[in-house]
Amino acid sequence: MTVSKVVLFNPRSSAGRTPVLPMSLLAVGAVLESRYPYVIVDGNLIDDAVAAIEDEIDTDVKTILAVTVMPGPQLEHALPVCRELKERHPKLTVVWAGYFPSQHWESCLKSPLVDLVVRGHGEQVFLELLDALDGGRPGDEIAGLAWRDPSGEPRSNDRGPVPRPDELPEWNFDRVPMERYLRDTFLGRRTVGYASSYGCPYFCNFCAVVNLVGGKWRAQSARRVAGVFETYHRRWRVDAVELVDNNFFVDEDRVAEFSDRIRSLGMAWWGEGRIDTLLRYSDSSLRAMRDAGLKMIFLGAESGSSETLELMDKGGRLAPEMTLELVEKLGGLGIIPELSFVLGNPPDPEADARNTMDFIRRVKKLNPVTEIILYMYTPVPLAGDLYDQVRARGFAFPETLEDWTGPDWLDFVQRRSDAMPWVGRSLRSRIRHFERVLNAYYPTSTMTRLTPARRRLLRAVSAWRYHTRAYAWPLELDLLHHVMRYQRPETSGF
Ligand code: B12
Repeated sequence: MTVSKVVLFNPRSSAGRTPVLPMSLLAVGAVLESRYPYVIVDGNLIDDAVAAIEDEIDTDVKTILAVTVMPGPQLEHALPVCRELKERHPKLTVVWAGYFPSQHWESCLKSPLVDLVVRGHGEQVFLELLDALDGGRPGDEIAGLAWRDPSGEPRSNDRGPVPRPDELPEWNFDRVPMERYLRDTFLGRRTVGYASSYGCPYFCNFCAVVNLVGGKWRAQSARRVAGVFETYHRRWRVDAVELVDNNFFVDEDRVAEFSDRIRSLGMAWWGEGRIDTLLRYSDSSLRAMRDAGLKMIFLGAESGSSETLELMDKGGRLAPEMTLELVEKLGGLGIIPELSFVLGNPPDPEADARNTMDFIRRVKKLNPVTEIILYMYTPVPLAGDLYDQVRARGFAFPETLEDWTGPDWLDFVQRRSDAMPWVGRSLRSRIRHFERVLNAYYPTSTMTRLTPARRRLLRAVSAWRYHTRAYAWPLELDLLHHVMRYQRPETSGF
């Protein structure tokens, strides 16, 4: 078989909102340039994905449909699209890749809709696979690939190489309609994303990234990243960039040099980092970042309890006091800390949640503009105490793709589930009530349409609850939320 065309498909993920640039497909597409003809089809931009993909199919046997899949809505869209296409074109080769298939490759390959799975960062693995298919070989020996053996059993090879993004070709932005991806956010009117590094050097055992890269971190040079900012600015008048790197701030020298290089562009930016790393940064690096437009840093504070941090493998490197120290420091510099917490951790979800809620009050006292993102603990299939403990309490991942797209599991992956065996419904609602009160008393700065008058109103109405810790059933705040939507959408922090 010679591969005549590759269709890279991004299932719908942003219903009703300006979509996020399909970065995974731009990254994969970049290595296909001048090697294989390809197109990017974004389900966020069209109504009928099946028709759009069919338009691109040359012949059933020679076209490869490669789909990026995140858990949740993307999976929900990928499934019917692939089903319909497989029915009409039974010989079409369908490859799935991205966070969901990388972790749950067995469920994917149990379905006849998926022929092959690329696990982890896919540039090299996918290119090797295409070369194999193009040469008439099955490719089943390629590291990073999962496949079905002749008896129909799913098999996976070892993890593939984590590419060095500095050696990879630049993304070809002309492959997508960039104007349609410029979002109006609290950072800027024309915000877009970029990924300047792959992986993360840490092994926190609740994080999906560990499965993808096994502790590797590889980055582009400061010069290259600054070059992309310049291109964004010059070609599309981009004024803000979300750096979606799992851990942008690993290398202080790189960040400081990057900051110096982009300062004159006057762009705003946002990135994710670790508390321990940033505490080690010098004051001059922190100031350089701020002066270069860094508005907010997303930080995994995870918990207010040292024991829980220990269980998450964050212990030793992170203690609640360190979170407080950094929150105060960033406050002095005018960079907003955005802290994410994972509540309801085993073995004692009640005590864990109580501890963290109290801790959040301390954080807010020190630096009231700190953004707080609350997640419920959601297991990932990784060896470790946390996953073992939830399995002991009856937790098991679904086995088929159809089960994964049932309403309970869709809620689960979006961290909204009420049905986790180790967290009772009453705890879940207590956390929701706390969140409602907290967000009213400290309205988020990320919602530009919350006027000062509305902020004052929210604060006035919620003050007694916050001060007396009377969080339960805040019906008046539910009503205000209904009118003003004062809680930031969970996805804005990804
Ligand atoms: C951008 C993003 C989004 C965007 C979607 C972008 C899109 N595709 O349309 C939005 C904001 C919509 C989003 C939503 C959600 N997201 Co999201 N998102 C991210 C984020 C921040 C960056 C992903 C990215 O673009 N990276 C840059 C590219 C270059 O890398 P990549 O995506 O990893 O792609 C590489 C490989 O995965 C692989 N690959 C991926 N696709 C393909 C396809 C092919 C054909 C091949 C060969 C290879 C390949 O190769 C690529 C190049 O190396 C990641 C966290 C992160 N830092 O990675 C979370 C992340 C993927 N999201 C996550 C989650 C849970 C969600 C949500 C389900 C939940 C939530 N709380 O909002 C929602 C809902 C999803 C939906 N609506 O469908 C989790 C997944 C966790 C897990 N257990 O799997 C992550 C890891 C965040 C986290 N740490 O929890 N998300």
